[in-house]
Amino acid sequence: MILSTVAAVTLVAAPSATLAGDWKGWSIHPEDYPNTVAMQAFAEKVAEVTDGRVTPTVYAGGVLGSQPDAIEQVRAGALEWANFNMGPMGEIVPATNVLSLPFVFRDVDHMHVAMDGEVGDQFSAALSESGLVALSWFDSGSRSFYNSKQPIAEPADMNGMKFRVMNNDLYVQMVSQLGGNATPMAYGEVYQSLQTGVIDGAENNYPSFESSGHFEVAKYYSITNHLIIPECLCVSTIVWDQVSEDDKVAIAAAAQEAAEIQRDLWAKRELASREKVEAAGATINEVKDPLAFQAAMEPIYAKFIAQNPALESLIADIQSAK
Ligand code: GTR
Repeated sequence: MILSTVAAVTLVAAPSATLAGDWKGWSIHPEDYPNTVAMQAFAEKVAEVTDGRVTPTVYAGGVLGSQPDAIEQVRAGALEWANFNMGPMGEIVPATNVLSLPFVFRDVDHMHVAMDGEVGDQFSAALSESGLVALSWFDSGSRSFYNSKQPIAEPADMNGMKFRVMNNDLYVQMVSQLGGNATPMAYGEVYQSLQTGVIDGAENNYPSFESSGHFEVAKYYSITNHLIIPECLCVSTIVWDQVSEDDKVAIAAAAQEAAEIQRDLWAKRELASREKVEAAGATINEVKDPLAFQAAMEPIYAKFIAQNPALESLIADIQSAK
């Protein structure tokens, strides 16, 4: 069952409720979004393979709060599972900041190869030290800038414009390297902030640009593809530790299946979302020189490595993943 009523907010139970196997799952996205559909498939499969010992539910549309809040809830075991983007995770699990470095992945295939192999295992290990078990990796395409003023063809076009970013200082640096101003803000507040002119733009993939309705209030989408950020299907470690070894194996397999479903739906939704926003009057443009954006953001790497020398090898592992 997908629960998405506002009343659901008051249903969050104390950690002890997890013993009953009722796993409340957090999703920021609407019910028909690939991630939420895949979570629902996971929920049904898990109930089946555990003979009802574990019965996950999905609370869609962010009704259980913003992602930074939900991360804390899952770590505390107050929510049992979730689909999290690795962007806002960096504040809690520093190693995941590597995934928020602009252009760290060459393309989505490179991201898959890296995350489905040893590189992904390194992130899973870092997450588990912070109370999150990453069972599989979802897609979130690549992110580009959009705004209500004008097409962006080169970094100079961003001068003085105000962009919403996810909650992570790396994104503030990213926008300021490009000459804009960044405002970290919860996803749920972006539509109104664009509409009222509190911000001029934001950045996201096509499905989120479309499903959030942002295209209605910021119609210029400029293809910078500056971030490719994987997302996890994560379970709380506190909850996971209560699961029998046999059930763990079956649940982990269900999570892999869910990732396959999500990636398949994702590829289709990217195209459908792009078509939908264009039909509704949004303007999508190629930038003049994608490398100009990459070059402008390059200094972020040196600063990041100076501050996090232990993570330099992880960046190298990603770059050499084949
Ligand atoms: C979406 C992502 C969400 C959230 C959102 C945002 O693409 O799937 O988890 O991170 O972007 O911009 O806040």
